[in-house]
Amino acid sequence: MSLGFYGPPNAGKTTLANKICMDWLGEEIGVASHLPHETREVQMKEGVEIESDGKKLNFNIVDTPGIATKIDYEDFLKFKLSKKKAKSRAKEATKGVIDSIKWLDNVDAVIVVLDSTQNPYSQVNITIIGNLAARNIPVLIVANKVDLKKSKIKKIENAFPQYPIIGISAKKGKGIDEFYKELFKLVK
Ligand SMILES: Nc1nc2c(ncn2[C@@H]2O[C@H](COP(=O)(O)OP(=O)(O)OP(=O)(O)O)[C@@H](O)[C@H]2O)c(=O)[nH]1
Ligand SMILES: [Mg+2]
Repeated sequence: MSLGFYGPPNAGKTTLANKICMDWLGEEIGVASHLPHETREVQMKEGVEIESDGKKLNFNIVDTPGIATKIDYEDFLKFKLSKKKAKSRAKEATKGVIDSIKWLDNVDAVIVVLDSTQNPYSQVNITIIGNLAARNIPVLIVANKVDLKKSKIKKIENAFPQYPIIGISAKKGKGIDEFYKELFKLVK
């Protein structure tokens, strides 16, 4: 069973995938960073055995590059990247988006990771979730970063009422047990 982590850049996909892989495998999957488009290639950890309520399931954890509708190298200059580095990051990030979408063919269920401090009604979120619905892929939405003051889970619930939504902090580990419970419900 392959479990994909999808969402816009910087939502916390890799942070959550790392938390899960550390919990059950003792290894991380990749690098998380405040710089958007840190993940620019699909990365996977196979054979991650997760236990919840006495039941066990084996997952391949698939962390994907953040999906964006616009990737402009100038946005990376703000993060003090050189022009050359910014341009190559933008190019790789664009490839990464395509890679993420291609990988939809290989995943059995998807965790959509959203930053709960951001407006959920974005073109990217609606496109990702619409694509998953069209493919009949089971979806669990994670409202991440609930440790931040500006976090608004309710707004995500209002935007996507037809999906299970769970508020967590991937960074602080808050809500992770409930997340595992929801994950088992999703794939049963
Ligand atoms: N406060 C807070 N910050 C978080 C949380 N989860 C992730 N972050 C931070 O958000 C930033 C982005 O995290 P990543 O895990 O790299 O995000 P991503 O979705 O993998 O991003 P891309 O690879 O760029 O698509 C990092 O600075 C993380 O430390 C959280 O629960 N709370
Ligand atoms: Mg990432």
